[in-house]
Amino acid sequence: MFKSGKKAVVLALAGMMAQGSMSAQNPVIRNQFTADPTARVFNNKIYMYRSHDIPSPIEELKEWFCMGDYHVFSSENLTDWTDHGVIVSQTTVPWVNSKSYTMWAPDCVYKNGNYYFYFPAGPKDGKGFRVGVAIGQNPEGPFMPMRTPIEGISGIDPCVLIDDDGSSYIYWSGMGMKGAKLNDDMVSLASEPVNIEGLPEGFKEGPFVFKRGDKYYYTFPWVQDKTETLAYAMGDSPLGPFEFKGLIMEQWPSQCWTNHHSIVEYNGQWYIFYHHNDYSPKFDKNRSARIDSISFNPDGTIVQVKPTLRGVGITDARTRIQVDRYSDISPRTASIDYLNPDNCFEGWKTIFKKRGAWVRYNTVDFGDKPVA
Ligand code: FUB
Repeated sequence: MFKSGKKAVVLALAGMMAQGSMSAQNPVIRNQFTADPTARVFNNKIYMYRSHDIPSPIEELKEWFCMGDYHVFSSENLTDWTDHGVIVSQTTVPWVNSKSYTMWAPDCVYKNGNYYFYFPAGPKDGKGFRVGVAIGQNPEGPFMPMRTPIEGISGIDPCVLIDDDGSSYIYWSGMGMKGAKLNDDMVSLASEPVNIEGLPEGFKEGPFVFKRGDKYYYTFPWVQDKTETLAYAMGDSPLGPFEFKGLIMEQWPSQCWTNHHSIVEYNGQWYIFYHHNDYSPKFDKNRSARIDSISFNPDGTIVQVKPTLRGVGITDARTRIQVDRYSDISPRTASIDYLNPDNCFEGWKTIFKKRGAWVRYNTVDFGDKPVA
């Protein structure tokens, strides 16, 4: 039943119910909601900046997004994450409405000795969203928020690209998908915002732009049908034009209206960070970050990603394996369910309904010695 050799596959066959445990993998943070994950590599570690969904303490937002602060997380193996705590809060940014709970999708980049944390929020004066910056000397903070938002940007979901020549660009969504060059100070625009050309019709938000080789990838959540897919376009310069290339990830088969992602290379492998409402099946505004591997075709186009519960990372085959985070499952004869539907954070159980039902769990390390 078990194969030996490194990074192989475990196949669990059973006629019983297996208890879940609290270890790996998707979603990656298992004690709080973690939406809109932006992953960045700093000092050989991977950092995840994300927005912080909470069940709303105020009546107006009971059925909507509710986010009052940001935490940052770091990891060296994509499996074990350290929560560095709150880095920016709605109560400590001078221009933000401190009761609005509007701290939506953020980003963070490093330039000239500083870490620049970009975030959208509802301002004290005026409606809609503005984008602000908080500056720190370490990726985990502390970050000092600027007194005012960036002049010239109204909208959400900022993303910053630093090009190979050191020029920086900021992208956001607000009355269309926009982009502009940043000044060297990283907190003011060096050019008038432009509309990003070459994208398909339909609702779009959450731009994430990265460069691979000499190609610029403009990636974004896009409603092609009912809910958000993840899609992309490619181009030869940072502000376009871009050519639409298709989907990175399909819309969710189960109900979660949003998806929001980032794409990063770490130790020679590319990963996509995204989110799903794993711990909140009945309310899709409480989401959790996931990670899967992503790869490219020889012509630079992206191989579409099938989201998994298994996620990433190598599991030691001699430890307990959490098969409810499977790579594949026998259709109809096995399923997973919450251990406690009243508190989904307690985890999952695997239900094998018939003899011969199976769960496949990829990427395990059996070590160098033969195993039984
Ligand atoms: O998290 C709030 C909003 O939902 C984000 O800003 C959007 O991209 C969507 O994920």
